[in-house]
Amino acid sequence: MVNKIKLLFGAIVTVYMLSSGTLYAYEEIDVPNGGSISGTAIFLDEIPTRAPIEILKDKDVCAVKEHLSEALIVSADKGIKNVIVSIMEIEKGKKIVAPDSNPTIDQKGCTFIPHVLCITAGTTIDILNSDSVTHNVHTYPEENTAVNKAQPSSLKKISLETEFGEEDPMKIGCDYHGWMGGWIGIFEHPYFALTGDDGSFTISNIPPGAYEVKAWQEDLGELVKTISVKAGETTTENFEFKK
Ligand SMILES: [Cu+2]
Repeated sequence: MVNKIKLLFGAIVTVYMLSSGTLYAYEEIDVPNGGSISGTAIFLDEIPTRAPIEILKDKDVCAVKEHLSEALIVSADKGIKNVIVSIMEIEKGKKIVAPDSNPTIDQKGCTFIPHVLCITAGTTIDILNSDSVTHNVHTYPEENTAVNKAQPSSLKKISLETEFGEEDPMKIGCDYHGWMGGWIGIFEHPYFALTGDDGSFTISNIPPGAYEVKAWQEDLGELVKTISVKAGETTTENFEFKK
């Protein structure tokens, strides 16, 4: 019974922390001899074919190039692109380095480029419109303020402010072109990585210890692993996804 109460209390505190977006605080410290986590997001099933998307609106601009689904992109070696790998709620570690310039998401050919972006909370994203048609920037956050704003071609930039980390990546869409979609991972700490074309990732300069590490993919969901990091060493762990 006592354990049940503890569990319940723990769950309430966790939910409160996640919903308030303020109690979780990351502390920047010197990490003189950190370790790394490296690996690959691997697809265990047959390599899927990327389905073509039918373009029914603004064809003269949007249908110039063929659109293929970006929901699940798997390489010939079965590496999965655009998987967000992050250490969950790490309390302290390396300093957060602000980017030299705001990261961008460009609406070009009626596609969000890049399809997935990861940032630390507080970073401003410049949403661009390189097209000669009107798009609509529509975000679906849990913690941050939602944005729903038309972006005609004359409005080349909308600044998307972020304040809080998000437990799950925030979706961004365009209401004019239903096929347009992207994801933004927003973290309170700098321990995250986005897999490249080959599915590989590295998270470096981590204080030694055991961590819960989450790999998230928009179509396949998430996997969580406990991974031990040793000083000055690289721990290799793959995340194996199935449909
Ligand atoms: Cu659009």
